[in-house]
This record gives sequence, structure tokens and C-alpha cells, in this order.
Amino acid sequence: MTATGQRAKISSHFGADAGLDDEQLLAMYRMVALARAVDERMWILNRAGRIPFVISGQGHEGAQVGVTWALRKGHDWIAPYYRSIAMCMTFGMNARDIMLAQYARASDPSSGGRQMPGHYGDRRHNLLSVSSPVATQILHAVGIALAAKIRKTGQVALTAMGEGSSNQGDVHEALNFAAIHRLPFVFLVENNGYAISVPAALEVSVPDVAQRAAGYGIPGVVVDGSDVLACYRAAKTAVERARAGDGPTLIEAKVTRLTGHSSDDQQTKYRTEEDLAVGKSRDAVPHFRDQLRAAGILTEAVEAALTEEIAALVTDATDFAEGEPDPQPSTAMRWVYAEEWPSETPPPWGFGEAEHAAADGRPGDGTAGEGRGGD
Ligand SMILES: Cc1ncc(C[n+]2csc(CCOP(=O)(O)OP(=O)(O)O)c2C)c(N)n1
Ligand SMILES: [Mg+2]
Repeated sequence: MTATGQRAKISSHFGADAGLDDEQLLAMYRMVALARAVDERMWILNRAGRIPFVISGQGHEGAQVGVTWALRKGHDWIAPYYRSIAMCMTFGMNARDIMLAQYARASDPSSGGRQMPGHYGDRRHNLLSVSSPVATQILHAVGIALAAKIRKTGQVALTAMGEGSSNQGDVHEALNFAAIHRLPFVFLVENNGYAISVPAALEVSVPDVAQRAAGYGIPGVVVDGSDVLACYRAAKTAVERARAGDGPTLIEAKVTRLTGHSSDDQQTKYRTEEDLAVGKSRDAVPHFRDQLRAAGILTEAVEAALTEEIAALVTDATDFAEGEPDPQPSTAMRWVYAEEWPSETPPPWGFGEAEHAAADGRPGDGTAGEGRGGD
């Protein structure tokens, strides 16, 4: 039984206006705290020389969990970005899946160890693979939304990116198209105030990216990213609107980046102590914890059980990923080029299907990761 399942049934009415009962609130908190714990472990592993590169979601978890909670898992689609750890975990990836990507193991569901670290994706959970050029994912998500509309599936597509990325030309094309065709699309901008070392005032010409929604004739909402329930409410409204055929919404969550841009960045070189302190004060993890404690939902016993469960999951994920094999170099071309070549002659390097399968020690069925259980 999970820690969330151990608590006595209480109805605090804390999340009632959002339609969330205490059980769901605790599950949301568990996800926020688990994503943070996985992320913190990633940094330790990086500093210990075990994994090469970390790009963190710390400070973004509240917005990611709150917004993703409004989508339907296994039905809707998400095109995430490199900070979307909590989003991907809320949508179905588990701690092992994230750690396998960090270690770039053969069984990594994101790419079988091919992608850059932090580029999560998982076809089992309708999570599109992240691309390195920022903002390209918005066009993919809008394409998915168009397909959903044509096929009348009732699905919604969401994409997320930072405020710096939101200045790319792709964003204009995507929002214009999605608005014209009233596509079931939600655009989440996670505004953490920086694009690497460049502050928002030098990236975006207006105080709120959400103001730009007016130029497309769609709603633009600013929400406090440290307020998980506010993020959920904003997303719920946007998702309902999308499913009803009324078109896209832009949600801008004001979040905080608690770490450097990546493990190769030192933010004390360009941020003042005061700026860093303000950023820290806007962390959703303690805010949400305090709210749930005050509502009597997160009792001492529940919190202790959760802490224990999360520590065990993080250790399990680390040990598991440590023990998994790297991909075989002979399989490097796999999932890069089509394996069923559309001509009679194979490519010069051959298909190598049998060798790939043998090298990976599994059936050559073309899938990235197989179910690995976990949390
Ligand atoms: C098209 C493109 N330009 C530049 C980069 C390099 N780059 C990677 S992340 C990043 C900053 C993005 O900042 P923001 O969108 O605010 O997201 P954050 O990292 O703050 O969450 C840049 C410039 C890139 N990957 N792709
Ligand atoms: Mg940013």
C-alpha cells in the first residue's frame, strides 16, 4: 500500500472548489515531492561522476504537477521539454524511467540511451520525445491537436516550454494555426525569469507572455507556479475549453529556477544573492506541504510514510539504473533511420535487425523500452 493509501479518510474541503478530494491532493503532493527527490538525486549522481549532465526541474514541479493533473493519462498527449520531469512522471513515467534516461541505458524508455540527457519521452504514455532546438515541440503538439480534431478522438495536446523559448517563430505559427482552427491545445509557458543567464526583461518585450494570447484571440492566463491548486484550476478550465471545441489557451506559470540552468552552469555568476533568495521563497514544495499540513491532510504519520516511500523509490531507481547495461555500439543506428527501408536495396550499413536484437538481448520488435514495473 502506498503512503497515500494509509491515511484515514478525511474530507478537509481544502480542494473542494477544484473538485479534488484529500486523497487526490495527497497524491499530487506525493508526485511533487517525488519529482523533487529524483531531481536532487540526479545532482548528487552528477557531482559524483555517475551521470554526465543534469538539467533540472527544481522550482517547476508545482506548476507541472498541477497542470498535468487536469489531463487524461493514456488519452491526451504531451510534448514536454527538458525541465518536464514532474510532468512526465505525472503522466506515467516512473522514477526508474527517469533514472534510466540519466544513465542513458539500453532500457531507457525515452530513447534507449540515444537522446541527450533530460530529453524525456515515452510512447507508452503519449509523451513525445524532446528535441534539442527549443520550441519545436509546439508544432508537434499542435499537429497532434489537429489530428485529434480531425479524428474526433476528444484528445487534448499540451506542450510546455520556458519564456525564453516562447519567443521563437514556431510559437507564433503554432498559436495562430491552433487559434484559427480552434484546436484542442494547451500551451504552458513555465516562466522562471531566465533563459540560461539572460533575464526575462531582456528576452520578452512584455511583462507577461500571457499578454501575447490576445494577438491570437485566445485566453491568456497568468498563474502562480508555486500554487499547485491554482495551476490545476487554470489547466482544468483550459482543458475543458479545448475538449469542448472552443480552441487553445495559453497558461503562463510564474515559476522559479532553483538550480543553475544545468549542471554545467553556475548561476551565482549572474544572479544576486537577493534574487536567489526571492527565487527560493517561491518554491512550490514547501508551500504545498504547508497548505496540506494546515488543512489537516498531511499529518505527521502520513508525511513520515511518504518520506520513507519516496526515499526507497529514489534508491531503487538509482540502483536499478546503475545495474542496467549500456546500449551496444553496434545498435547506434537503431531508431535513427527507418528499419523497414522503403526501397528494394538496404542502406549501405544494412538493417542489422538481428544483430541489434541479439546485442540488446531482447526481441527485435523495434520498441524502445519495455515495461519495467516500478512505482
Ligand atoms: C533554437 C534554440 N536556440 C537556442 C538553444 C540553446 N538553449 C537551450 S535552453 C535555452 C534557454 C531557454 O530558456 P527558457 O525557454 O526560458 O527555458 P528554461 O531553461 O528557463 O526553462 C537556450 C537558449 C536551443 N536549444 N535551441
Ligand atoms: Mg526561462
